[in-house]
Amino acid sequence: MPASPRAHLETFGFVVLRDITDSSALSAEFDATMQEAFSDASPMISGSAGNEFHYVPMMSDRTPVSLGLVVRLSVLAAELLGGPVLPGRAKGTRYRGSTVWHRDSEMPVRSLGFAFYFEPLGATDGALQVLPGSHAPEFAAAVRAYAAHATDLPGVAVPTAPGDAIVFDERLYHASAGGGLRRQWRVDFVTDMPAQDDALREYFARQYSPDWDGGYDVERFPSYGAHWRTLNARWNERLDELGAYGAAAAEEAFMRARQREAVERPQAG
Ligand SMILES: O=C(O)CCC(=O)C(=O)O
Ligand SMILES: [Fe+2]
Repeated sequence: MPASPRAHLETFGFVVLRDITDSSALSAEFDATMQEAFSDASPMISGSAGNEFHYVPMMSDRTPVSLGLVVRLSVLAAELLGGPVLPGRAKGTRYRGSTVWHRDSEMPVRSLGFAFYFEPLGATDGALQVLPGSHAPEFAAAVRAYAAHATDLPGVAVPTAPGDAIVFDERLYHASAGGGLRRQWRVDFVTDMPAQDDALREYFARQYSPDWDGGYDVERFPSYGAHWRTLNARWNERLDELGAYGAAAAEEAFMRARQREAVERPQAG
């Protein structure tokens, strides 16, 4: 019998919540989003973790199911983290290929990823693998030293069915192996502690790159558009003062400029 989800999360760095949403509406919204955000010719992007992906924020009035889940999960995140939280990006990602061991954050602030996969995934066909306990700083340092010379980390696969959520501390080592094309919806939450404003500013700054083009349609799928800003007054104020809005705007401005250039560039020939 498992203890509380919170105890499992704190001890092992992850917890699986089975069947917490009806994934059919969300997966339909995901498919429509991908269709509208990318042209058929958009190449997948090679990620630093060895996989390829297509990624789109699902944070606008075009994605009400996604936003409804963000609001619902924020309550759960606050319970799991034991205090107020702020959301990171909510996004749909199409992954292809295996993912090498990595952590999503190396920062001291506590943050959680909530990941849902729309395909049933097993140990040999792309289920997320985790290294339990590796979110703890001392163990993480030992793993980092080990992983500098080896790739055989003793991971535990976390098979999931559609509707299940894998909730993990973003400092947890994770990977996947053997997967084909698979679809993931995800949102992150970080503990909001005013005493940690500098760390939170850095956390949000690291979510965005002022020189990265995700290749998706930013006009249709903004991160913090007008609709997002009506969701929650506290989030709005804090995300703005912590620089999240500015960092997302800089990334989107770069994408817009790059995409305009590509349209205007005369075809070579
Ligand atoms: O599903 C995968 O292969 C990778 C997922 C991952 O690294 C993530 O969600 O941060
Ligand atoms: Fe990751």
